[in-house]
Amino acid sequence: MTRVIHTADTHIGYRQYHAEERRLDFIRAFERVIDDAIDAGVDAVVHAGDLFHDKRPELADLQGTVAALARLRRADIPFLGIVGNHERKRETQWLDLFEDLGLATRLGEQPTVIGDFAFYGLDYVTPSYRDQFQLTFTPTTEATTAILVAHGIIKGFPHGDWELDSMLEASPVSFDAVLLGDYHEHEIKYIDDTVYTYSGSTERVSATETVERGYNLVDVGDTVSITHRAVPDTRRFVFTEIDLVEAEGTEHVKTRLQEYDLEDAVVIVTLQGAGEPVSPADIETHALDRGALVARVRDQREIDDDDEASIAVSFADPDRAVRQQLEQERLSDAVMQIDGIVRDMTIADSNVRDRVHERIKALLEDDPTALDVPDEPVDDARDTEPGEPVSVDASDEDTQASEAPDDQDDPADGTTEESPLRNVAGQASMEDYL
Ligand SMILES: [Mn+2]
Repeated sequence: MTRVIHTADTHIGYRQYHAEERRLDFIRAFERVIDDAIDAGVDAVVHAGDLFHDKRPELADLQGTVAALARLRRADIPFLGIVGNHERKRETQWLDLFEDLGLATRLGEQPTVIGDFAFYGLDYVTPSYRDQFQLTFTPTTEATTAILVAHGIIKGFPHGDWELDSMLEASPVSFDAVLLGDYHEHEIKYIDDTVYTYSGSTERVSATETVERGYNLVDVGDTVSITHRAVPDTRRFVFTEIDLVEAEGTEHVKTRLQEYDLEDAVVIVTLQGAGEPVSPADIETHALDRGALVARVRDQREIDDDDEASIAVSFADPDRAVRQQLEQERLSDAVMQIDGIVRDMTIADSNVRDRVHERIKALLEDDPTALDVPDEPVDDARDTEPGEPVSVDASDEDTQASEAPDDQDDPADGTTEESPLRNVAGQASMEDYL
């Protein structure tokens, strides 16, 4: 029996919340997967992309990665990988360096046979490129089970738009399983006779990743079987949802937080209901005093604000401010759709540009005037001046300026056309505020 670990989206090097401890958490999670691989004596570790959070990992993270891969090599366990969208460089990849060092195998169109499995790889493909390339995998008779390792979200999974399954119909190799990265939650789906699975991320890359992090154990008897295992000892996140009623405010939130052990945790406080305005800074300081590593307040209450002279933007709730402002703008449906993509917390920053591009293309195909400015007169009832910026401080420490370069070029197609939407698409998503 052949048994491998399938992992993906380790995002080593991500200094989440600008916290050094969080940067270390991502490499530690990778080390724990490697520990488990060695303890279990698996036949290989397969990585489906986004080993690194960006294409310029720090030296310390490269050292940590090389050390973990060297331990794996000493245990005689091969590391097989592909390149994800976050780490992708123009030509030579980090994975090529690891291959030169004898620490990894970069999967591709030729099979890499490990026991019963023949592995093939497909690096992340930019959406605009997806229908322009041919799949030219070389069949082999040396293994019973063909496995493709790929990065991207497939149609049928949340936010999926990649029709990989139909593309594979033309492939000379018929795959029994497709091991995927890019979607950060664990999922398994059968499409025809092929099992498609995401292992999920190994640390929480976003506060929307609430469930336990893990990896897949893949083995084959008569059929391919997938078992999900938790990554041990990932950073504890405390998600608290506090419903406020009239007259309740900051003090009530602090009292409610007494119910939780905040020690060394990332604390995400979500406020619902009504009540008084609260001071996110006070609550965050309170949580830090109680030992939290990081604390963030998300105020999701719809509190009536009659003070029209100013737009009250609490730092903790930029979403509400943006929503209020958008309601007052006269925007076309097309623009609202694009705005929806830009601020969708479940779409990785590095994918936003591609998604916007695809959507605009589709809109224009349907209606060439879809992006025209509606010609009705501007509503005078609006309570802010046109163009007045909403006072969300984009330079705040939590805005991941380091992520912007991810969105600014597409190494796969080599073009970096200046789009008027580039700045929009390059903005940090709201999840960076959390
Ligand atoms: Mn990822």
